[in-house]
This record gives sequence, C-alpha cells and structure tokens, in this order.
Amino acid sequence: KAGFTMNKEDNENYDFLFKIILIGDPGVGKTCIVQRFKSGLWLESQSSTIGVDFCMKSCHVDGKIVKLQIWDTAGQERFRTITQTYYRSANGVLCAFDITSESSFYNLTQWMEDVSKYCAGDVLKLLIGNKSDKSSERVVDAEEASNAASNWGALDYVETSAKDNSNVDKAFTKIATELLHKHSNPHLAQ
Ligand SMILES: Nc1nc2c(ncn2[C@@H]2O[C@H](COP(=O)(O)OP(=O)(O)OP(=O)(O)O)[C@@H](O)[C@H]2O)c(=O)[nH]1
Ligand SMILES: [Mg+2]
Repeated sequence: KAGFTMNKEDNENYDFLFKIILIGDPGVGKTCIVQRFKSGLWLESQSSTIGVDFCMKSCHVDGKIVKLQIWDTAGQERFRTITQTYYRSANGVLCAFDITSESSFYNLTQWMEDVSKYCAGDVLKLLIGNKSDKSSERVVDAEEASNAASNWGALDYVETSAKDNSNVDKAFTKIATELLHKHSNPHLAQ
C-alpha cells in the first residue's frame, strides 16, 4: 500500500498530498498535459522526457486543498527501469495514449501489466485518450477505450486535449477527488 500525507498543521498550505504518476508511450502528450495543468500553457514542441520530471500543483476538492506531486515519466523504452522505480509509491496513475495512434492504444496492455507488477495494489488508475483536438485523425474508438478502462479496473476514461485545454483539469480533479474520498478516514480526521 502506498503512503500518503495528511497535513495536520496549519502552517502548510494543503490538507492532503498525493503522488500521481503519468505513464504511456512516447509522444502521446504526457508532458504537454502536465504543462497545461501546471501552468495553463500550451507548449507545442516539448523535448522527449529524460527519466522523470517532477512538479507540484494543488487543487480544491470538497473544500479541501489537495496537493498533487506529479511524476511525468519518459515513455521511451530505455528509461523503463528508471521510471518503474517510481511506481511503488504512487497513489494514482494517469495512463495516457494518443487517440490518433493505434499502437499507443495497443501498448496500454503492457503499461497496465507494469502497473499491476510495480504499483501498490490499491493504486487508482485513470485512462486518458489525448489529442482529442485531432478528431479527423482519430483511429481509436471512444467506446472501445472506455471498455478497456473498465476492464483494467480504471476509474474512468477521459479524452483530453493539451492543445485545446480540453478536460485536462477534469482528469486531474477526477483522480484527486477519488483519492480524497478514499483516504478521508473520519477516525484520522478527528
Ligand atoms: N494536436 C495535439 N498535439 C499534442 C497534444 N499533446 C501533445 N501534442 C504533441 O505531441 C508531441 C509530444 O508531446 P509530449 O508531451 O512531449 O509527449 P510525451 O508523452 O511527454 O513523450 P515522452 O516524454 O517521450 O514520453 C508534442 O510536441 C505536441 O506537439 C494535444 O493535445 N493535441
Ligand atoms: Mg514527456
């Protein structure tokens, strides 16, 4: 079971801290999604992530401040052994593919296998189909993706566009909300 932090001191600016890892094939847009969420910006040309990039962002859920520690991992195979070391302590996984890339969708099977192997048993998963702005180039059916998400026991399937800023906040808020509900133990809160 992965640990999480519940802040009980008033001098720190959050109530809960959760660790979220982003995984998925190279080029699906993980870094663009994180940049959009973090700074509200669209950065067209991102260089391929080397290893893992780290950032923090808070969101408000049910009157609580939930701080997310986000690990944006490299999709490239050669970084797999490094990135897998981050899986164990993640509370939530955002697993992303590109709706215009069939291979990025089929490779989810491997990503989900890695999640079962290296993540904590109670990790929360959310499936993300990115680049929804390129609807004319879509090759992955939304219903198929949604079924795949429920087969993997993911919370939901969300289609995002980092470019158009569509559903990016929704994806992070969704996982933050579920994590908060899961960890809001009335006995601990006393
Ligand atoms: N049209 C469109 N392009 C996108 C979107 N998100 C990302 N891209 C493009 O996809 C390219 C790859 O995005 P990255 O965020 O670097 O991909 P990544 O998943 O972080 O790749 P790795 O770090 O190699 O694993 C970017 O240069 C963007 O131009 C999107 O929502 N819409
Ligand atoms: Mg990246």
